[in-house]
Amino acid sequence: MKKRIFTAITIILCICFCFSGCDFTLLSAEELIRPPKISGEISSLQKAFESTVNKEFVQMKTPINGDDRSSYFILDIDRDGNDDGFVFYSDPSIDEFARVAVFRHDGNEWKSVSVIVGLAEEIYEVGFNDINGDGNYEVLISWTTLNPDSASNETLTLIGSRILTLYKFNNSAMTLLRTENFTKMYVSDFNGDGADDIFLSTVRISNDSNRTRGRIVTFNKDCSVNLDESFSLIGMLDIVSIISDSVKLHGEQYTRIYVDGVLSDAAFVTDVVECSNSDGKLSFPLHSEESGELPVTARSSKIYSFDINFDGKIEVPTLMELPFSKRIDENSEQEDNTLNLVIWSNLNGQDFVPVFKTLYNKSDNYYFIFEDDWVSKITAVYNANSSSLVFYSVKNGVIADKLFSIMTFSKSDWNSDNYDYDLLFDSDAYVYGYKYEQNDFISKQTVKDNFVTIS
Ligand SMILES: [Ca+2]
Ligand SMILES: [Ca+2]
Ligand SMILES: [Ca+2]
Ligand SMILES: [Ca+2]
Repeated sequence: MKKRIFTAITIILCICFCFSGCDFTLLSAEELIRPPKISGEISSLQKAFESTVNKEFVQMKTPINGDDRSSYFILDIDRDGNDDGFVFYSDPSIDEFARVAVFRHDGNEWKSVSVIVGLAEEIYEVGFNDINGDGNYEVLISWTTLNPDSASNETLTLIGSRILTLYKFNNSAMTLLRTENFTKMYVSDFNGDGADDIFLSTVRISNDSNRTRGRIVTFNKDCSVNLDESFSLIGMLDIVSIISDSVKLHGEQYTRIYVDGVLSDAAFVTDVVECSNSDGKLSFPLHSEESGELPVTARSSKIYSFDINFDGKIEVPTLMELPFSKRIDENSEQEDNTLNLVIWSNLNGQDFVPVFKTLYNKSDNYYFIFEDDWVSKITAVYNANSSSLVFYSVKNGVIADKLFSIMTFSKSDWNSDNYDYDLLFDSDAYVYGYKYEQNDFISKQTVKDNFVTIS
C-alpha cells in the first residue's frame, strides 16, 4: 500500500531538493505529452473539420496544461443526445490567434456550428464544468501567449499571461459569459451547492512590488454571478498548484483550498483559503497579523500539498533538518550540509499536525519513510559520489553504530559487481541494494517496507 501511495505522489511532487540543495528553476508545466490516439469517432470529426479549413495552412493546437491535451474534444455538452465537437487550431494565413471550431453531430454527420477566435496564440487549458448546476456543461477555454510582451506599459505584469473565456452552450451557440485574466485557475465546488465554482489566482509583478490575489466566483442557475469575492494571498512570485479538500470546522462544513507557489528564489509556500458551505464566507487561517514574518509553510523544496495517505485530507509539506545527518559531495564546492526530512501535515485550526515523515532522495529516485520515534535516535549520511545512503544510530548526542545502507547501482554494475549488497528493488532505471547490520533499532523487514522508488 505504501508503495502505491508513493508512486502516485511522485507525479505531483515533481521536484524536491532535500539531497541536492536548492534549485528554483520553475516547473515545466508547458511540457507537452504525446497526443492521444485518434479514435474512429474523432477521425470523423477530423474529416468534417478538414473540409471546413484550408488544410495547407492549418496548425492543430493542443492545450498546454490539463489532463486532456488533445486537439479534438467530443462530448454531449447540452445533453440533447447528440455529441458536440470542439477542434483547436490556428490558421497563420489569417492571423496568429488560436481558434476553436465548434461542431454538432446530428445523428448522421458532423455539422459546423461556429468558429471562435481566441485571445492569444496558444490554448492553455480546456474545461467542461457545470458552473450553474443545471446539469449541462459550460465551456472554459483559457488562452495564453508563449511570448508575453515585456515592453508592456502595464506597471504590474501578470505572471502566466493567461485569459479565461467562459461560455454557455445553448442550442449549439456559444455565448460568452466572462473573460478573466489569471495566473493559475482551479475549478471545483467550494460552497457545497453541487455546482462548480471558479478560483482565479493572479500574481502581478513590477520592478519593486508584487501582488498576489485570489478570487472566487460562483454562479446562479441563470449563469448570473452569485458571489464574486477577491482577496489577498501570501505574496508569491508564481502559483503552481491549487487543490482542495472538505473539512468540518466548528460543526460546519468548509471547503479548504491550498494554494502552492514560489515565495522567493529559495522558498516555496502554501496559503490556505476556507470557504463556508453554508454562507460562502471566506476565512484565511494562515494570514497572521504580523507582517514581515516568514509564513509557517515556507520551505526550501519544491513540493506540492497533496493527500499523501489517501484519507481525503490534504497534507502540506514542510522541511525539518535531520539531526547529525550529512551530505557529502567531493565534486561540489559547497560545504557539506545536512539532510532534510519532509514532514507532511494536516491543518488543524491554525496549527499543522504532522502525519508522515520521509527522507527524500531525488538524485537516486527514491524515498525512505522515516518513522516518528526515529528522529534524534537515527540519522543518515548521504554520499553523492557513491550514491550511498548510510543510516546510523545516535547515542549520547553522537553518531554511533551503522544500522544499514542503501546503494544505488546501474543495471550493469549490479550484474558485474554488487559488492555483496542484497537486492532491495530492481527498477527500470536502477537496481537498489542494501546491506543490513544486526541492530535493535530497525528490522530488515522495515528497511524493505520503508523504501519506496519514484519514477
Ligand atoms: Ca449535444
Ligand atoms: Ca450548466
Ligand atoms: Ca458551488
Ligand atoms: Ca491525507
